[in-house]
Amino acid sequence: MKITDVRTILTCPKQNYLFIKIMTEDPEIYGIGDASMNGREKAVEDLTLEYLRPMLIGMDTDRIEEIWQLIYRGTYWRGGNIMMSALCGIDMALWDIKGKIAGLPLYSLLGGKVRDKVLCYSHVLGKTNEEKIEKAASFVQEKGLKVIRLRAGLPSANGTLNADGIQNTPKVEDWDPEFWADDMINYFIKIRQVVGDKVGIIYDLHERFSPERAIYIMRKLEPYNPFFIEDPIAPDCFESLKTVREHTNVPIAFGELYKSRWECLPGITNRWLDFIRCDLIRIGGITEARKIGAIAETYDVKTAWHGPNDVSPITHAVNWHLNVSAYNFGIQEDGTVDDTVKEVVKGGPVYKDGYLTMEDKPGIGCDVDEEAAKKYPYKRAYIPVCKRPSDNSLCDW
Ligand code: CS2
Ligand code: MG
Repeated sequence: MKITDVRTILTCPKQNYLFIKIMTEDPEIYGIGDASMNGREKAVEDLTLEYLRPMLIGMDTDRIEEIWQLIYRGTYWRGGNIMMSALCGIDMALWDIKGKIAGLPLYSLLGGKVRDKVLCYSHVLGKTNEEKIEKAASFVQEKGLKVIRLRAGLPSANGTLNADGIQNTPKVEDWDPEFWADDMINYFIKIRQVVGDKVGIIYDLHERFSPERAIYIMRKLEPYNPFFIEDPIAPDCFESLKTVREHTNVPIAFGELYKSRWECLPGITNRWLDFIRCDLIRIGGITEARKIGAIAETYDVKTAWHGPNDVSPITHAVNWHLNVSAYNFGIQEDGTVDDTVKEVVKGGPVYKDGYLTMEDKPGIGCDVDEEAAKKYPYKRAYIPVCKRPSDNSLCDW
């Protein structure tokens, strides 16, 4: 089947999302992928329409690997967040088309199910620590979550990550990695006391600490059995990850900022991490996730694909298909999907008692209501930045 058009849908139902829609010779068969990149959506859209669309029209939708390589290698410059996001939107849309033509759900194209449902975790959010402690207890007792996720940061910072108006500059959060490390430890211990020993607690340190501070925190948390510590340090220096690994035995999850298989390699092949948690949109989609997942399986590393609110239900659905069909699945982050988002994007995983399930449909199993999308126009928004209140210096958010 030939590609007849490549279109974009940029919309902001609560968060900005960029979707890529690939049309074929058969008006009934099209594919939709997620190319959302928080804070840079327009750049991805421009690359897609100006450079990728003209070269894709007329190509065969079946040749996903060839198209992936053409965009990745054929660009010559390689990778980068903007290009990999556009590549992901196209890659997902092509897998969606392949599934629709075959009449099979994506997981079936990936080899079929090895499990029936997907263990997941949700974010404990709140404006005060008391509110978060209450939320954690209700997640476990009322929602039935088996694993919950905390994040390092001041409670007052919750809510800075919203596209709640057109922004001209990033919002600023107070943060001081040297000063607040002990508060972060105490918060985790409090939550452990409230939820008991059987509940898994994930702690997202969100690249906020130096290796030395990360080791300090992780060693203090060892007796409290974290499910894993996520992104304790910035991803830029591989030796830092090695140092952290050598000084603590807490399970480590890493990689939501990685942009390629090659960035994942040192952490996986040296076993400096236990869970690889790339964002599918940052790494170029399903085609690359399969390869990273297979390398991880080879080295006894599990997957925990990134799944916050700022990736759309389409990516949540793709994560689900990968998770049910991969032996080395670890756990899935379940971003709460707002009702306004559900009005625009139809389909996606459904939560019940700590697990995610999905109805069988050909392809990825999601669609975008374009009329609804038009009701929520794009709003420029930035990822916030962190500054130390003591001297106004920037640190990792
Ligand atoms: C976070 C993300 O879900 C996570 O693990 O690290 O919420 C991250 O902050 C956002 O994706 C940034 O846009
Ligand atoms: Mg994270």
